[in-house]
Amino acid sequence: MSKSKQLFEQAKTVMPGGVNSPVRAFGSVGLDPLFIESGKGATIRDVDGNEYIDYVGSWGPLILGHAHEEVLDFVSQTAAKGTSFGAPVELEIRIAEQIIKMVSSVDMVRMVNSGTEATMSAIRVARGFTRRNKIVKFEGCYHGHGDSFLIKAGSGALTLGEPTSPGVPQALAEQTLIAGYNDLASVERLFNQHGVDIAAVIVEPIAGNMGVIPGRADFLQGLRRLCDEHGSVLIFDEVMTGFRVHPGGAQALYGIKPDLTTMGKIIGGGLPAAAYGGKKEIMLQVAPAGPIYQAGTLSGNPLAMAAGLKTLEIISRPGFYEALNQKAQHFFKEIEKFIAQEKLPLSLNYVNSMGCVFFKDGAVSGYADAVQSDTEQFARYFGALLGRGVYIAPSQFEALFISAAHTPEQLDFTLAQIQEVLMKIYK
Ligand code: HOZ
Repeated sequence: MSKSKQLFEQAKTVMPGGVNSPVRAFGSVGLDPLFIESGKGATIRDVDGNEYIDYVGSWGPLILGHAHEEVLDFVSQTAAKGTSFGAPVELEIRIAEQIIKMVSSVDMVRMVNSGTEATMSAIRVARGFTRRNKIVKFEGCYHGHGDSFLIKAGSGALTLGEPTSPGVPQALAEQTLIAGYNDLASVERLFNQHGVDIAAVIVEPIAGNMGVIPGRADFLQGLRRLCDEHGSVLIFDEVMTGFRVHPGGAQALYGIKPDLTTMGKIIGGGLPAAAYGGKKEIMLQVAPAGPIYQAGTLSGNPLAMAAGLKTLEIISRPGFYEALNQKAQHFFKEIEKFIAQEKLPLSLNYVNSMGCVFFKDGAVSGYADAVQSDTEQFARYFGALLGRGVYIAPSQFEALFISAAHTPEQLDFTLAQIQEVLMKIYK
């Protein structure tokens, strides 16, 4: 029995399902998870000594790859001075300044520990600011596991086939209105019916948790307009897209300014950090500047601030995104070409260094398309790639990430594996 398997058996006796986050359990691909021992650059090694080229990147944060020297150095120097104080440290100001510099809609920011915390806090702030209760979210979008969001959610919830979780009080679920992604008419209908009660619209500008589905520009512009007309807060959830698709987030790609933005993943450089931020008049409502309460012992933790700040500094260097995007575009275009050339019943969506191959013929532009994917074929594809040393997310409904650490050789090797695996499945 492999060491990963042994560890998984042990883990199941002490943790629900053997994991601390559901989709990692490999359940939907019918395999047992790998226990990872180490990572360097774009490579990870499991406890059995197998090496893989990693396209999960810790589900998005590792835009620089694993164990980046400069990040590690700065984290170690910071750790040597103490790991947590629960008191202000200067690094918090530096990272806030860096975020404000990079994300133009953000005037002020509050650091938290996870994307879930960022989105939960952002809707509380939107509700407190507008004195309204309802929020609009989109089918298949995922904003972490807060009660208000686990309704027709994507990511692990969709992967497990439980997009709406038991345990969410009915009274709260009623405050979440669901619209169709890329379907502005469905949002207009909700505003016509409930406009005066809608505190916020929360959206992933590029959905990354039902596979990758870019928001259409007119859809996102329409959300901006509707929120302006009805006095609602527009929240872009950029936990996945922030600092990934553009240094200024997806909002910079689309040229749309949300009122609030939630950020996570890359912002913590591989340590647990996330944030929400936006317009000054809204952020000044947050305690202790204002009455809306939100707090955290480890918020602004120096180690997480160090990893995040160093990562943001590195990705801000001239040429960083050009090099990353060029590499990623080549990779995705090759897959696209291959799908077309072999007339495979697949569809590929990508934006810069994030993408997803859907096991579905024809365009995927919303939840209804995404769920038509053949998840059994995906599971075969996943297992075959893993057997060839390529580690992608164990779910049809997650993104593939390319990092600055992936070498052209690793990408070419991966392309060859993808092509061979797809030929085996379909020809
Ligand atoms: N919900 C995360 C991906 N979108 C998964 C996090 C994890 O399992 O680590």
